[in-house]
Amino acid sequence: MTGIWGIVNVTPDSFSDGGRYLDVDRAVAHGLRLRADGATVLDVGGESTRPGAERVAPEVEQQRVLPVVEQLAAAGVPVSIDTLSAATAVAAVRAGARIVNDVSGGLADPDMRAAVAESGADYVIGHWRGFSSDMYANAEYRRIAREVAGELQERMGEAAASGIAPSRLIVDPGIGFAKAGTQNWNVLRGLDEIVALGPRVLLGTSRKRFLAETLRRGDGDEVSEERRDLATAVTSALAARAGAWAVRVHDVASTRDALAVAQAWNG
Ligand code: PMM
Repeated sequence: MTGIWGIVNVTPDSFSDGGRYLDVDRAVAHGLRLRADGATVLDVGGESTRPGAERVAPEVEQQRVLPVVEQLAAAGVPVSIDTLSAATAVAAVRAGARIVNDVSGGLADPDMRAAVAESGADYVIGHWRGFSSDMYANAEYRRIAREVAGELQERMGEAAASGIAPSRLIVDPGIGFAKAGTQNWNVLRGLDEIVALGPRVLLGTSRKRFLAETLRRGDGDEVSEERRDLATAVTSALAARAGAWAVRVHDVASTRDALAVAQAWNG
């Protein structure tokens, strides 16, 4: 059964739920609700990676996420820390996180791989070509799914060389990261190339801009959160069919229902 990672963004500027969960108690309550809805992992993040977002100092990031990680882990929920910072990853694992989710795959912080190796945590390697401020400058591909798979394989090799056992790796094609519009659909269409790499595959399409672009009926049509969640549930079901090990979503309940339907279809 495909897992569901529930997103707990503890940031004032995340593109979809920004600002709502900055308060620790509310973030924890939100995480526990996602858990009750069926999340298998809660992914806690304190730095927005939305296009154009400003970087956040690791100290500020840790102030935001550590109390939330600690309380969710103490409640018995598997927690992942979504960070580009080795220092934050280490502190979060100490606070109870079991997985480090690094959308840069080790490229953003030169200390990340050694820190993860030492920590014993599982490690999500995302496909990435640069920081949010200028990531679309690097969005040029000839055969995108193959290139993404090739670059993930390089990151896997670097992780192994740093002492992270292959069994601890999870790969993610990084939907929306240095990929614009239809490039994301081309990655999804070629998801088998990512699955063929071997590690577990995590996929994050939730509420992303390429979904809104697909749903938009004309100029000025703002695509609501509800419509993006419905589109996300559909991509979750299709991702499960394409071999994804888990999907990372904001609205766990709709994706849980979509995955139940997909599983019934598969028998
Ligand atoms: N996307 C975002 C943040 N973290 N982590 C992984 N592994 N994969 C993703 O696609 C991903 C991520 C950006 O979305 P958000 O701001 O809604 O969390």
